[in-house]
Amino acid sequence: MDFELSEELVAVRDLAREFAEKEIAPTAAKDDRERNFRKDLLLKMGELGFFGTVIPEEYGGNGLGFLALALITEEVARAHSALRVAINMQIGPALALLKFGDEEQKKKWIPPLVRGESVGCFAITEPDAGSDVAAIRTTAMRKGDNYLINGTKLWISNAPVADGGLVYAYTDKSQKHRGLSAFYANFDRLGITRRALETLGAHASPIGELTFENFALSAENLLGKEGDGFKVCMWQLNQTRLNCAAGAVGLARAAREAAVNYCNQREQFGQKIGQYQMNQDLIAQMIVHEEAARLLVHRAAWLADQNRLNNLEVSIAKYTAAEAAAYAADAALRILGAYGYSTEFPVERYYRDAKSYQIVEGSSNIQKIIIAQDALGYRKANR
Ligand code: GRA
Repeated sequence: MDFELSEELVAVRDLAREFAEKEIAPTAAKDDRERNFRKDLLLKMGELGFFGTVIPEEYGGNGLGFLALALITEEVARAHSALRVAINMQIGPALALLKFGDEEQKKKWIPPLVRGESVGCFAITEPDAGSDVAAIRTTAMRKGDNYLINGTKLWISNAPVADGGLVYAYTDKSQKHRGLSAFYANFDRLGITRRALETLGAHASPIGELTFENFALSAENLLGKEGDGFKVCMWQLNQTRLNCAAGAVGLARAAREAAVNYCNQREQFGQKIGQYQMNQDLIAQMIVHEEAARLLVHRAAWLADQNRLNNLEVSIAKYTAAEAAAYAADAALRILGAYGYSTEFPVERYYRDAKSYQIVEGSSNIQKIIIAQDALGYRKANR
């Protein structure tokens, strides 16, 4: 067993850290406040190869792997958590296309996603289908050579700005989850309306509703076969879930760093507040949760790089990392007191952004269900 990162991975991490500190962090507060979607940063990240680590060279990637992606995402999220969402919106569709698409689909749609030119998204969730993916109501009705998509997707990251993305819809509702199909489509055609929505955090990551009314797609938009949608969705979620966990580690780290700095500066009752054991308790717990989460993320990413199943390990990592981020943001706020509560300092942003990790990409409760049911022998996680 070797816990040392290779020279190549250290270089990738350092490049991402430098980029995040120079290009993302300085405007993070402003981008959050003004709800700026930074297409310019997306393009720069694309140019640096951030979205291409899990994509082979023939489709515009660099093949550096999942661990490289996790390292990059941690650095990006440390600077601004909302921007790590943008990474998932590019790699989610690109990976699903890579795994389930035919040659033509891969050649056509993966490279623009990897370059950050085509803004991606994945449209799974609906008003009545969040954790329960099979409860989706959107349909894809066959009409001649076409599919007509009808339905509403809710809480879709990038909905207001996406150029295209994955759309999950039922081609045969009577087959239950086996009747779900996955499509990739550009949104530059009639039949789609968008509505932006407001959320507690991640303000620089636009989110909203997508309504499809007779949105016409053809067989060239179908990923795999009709009925493969649930499988595509679960597979895709396993990849983006892992990277979401990497982002949570970055946010936990940002909150911990802010808390440690403050403890070493602030004096009350004649000494630095780091001298107080109640603050030391918070710092120690932040470190323990963050380090555990990082190691679990790296293990799950390493498994992916070995082409091994890792759904269970991803769920363990995602749960631990989401809770670590929420813990760290809460602890940092307690330590910084009024400065933490103030919108003039970043900790309140960490606090708002941290909550998202317990909800998105499979809530903390869903991860616990996957982990416990695997242990109890009810449902194998790695399949
Ligand atoms: O035997 P079968 O042919 O019927 O297949 C079953 C099973 O083998 C079928 O699906 C298959 N399957 C899988 N196949 C491959 C299930 N899981 C997998 C897998 N991982 N890989 C049905 O299986 P089931 O166990 O009966 O399914 P279920 O009970 O309906 O669902 C399971 C579960 C709860 C885990 C699933 O629905 C789930 O993961 N729900 C959470 C949904 C979720 O994560 N949503 C995220 C929305 S997108 C988002 O949050 C964007 C945020 C962006 C960002 O910030 O990054």
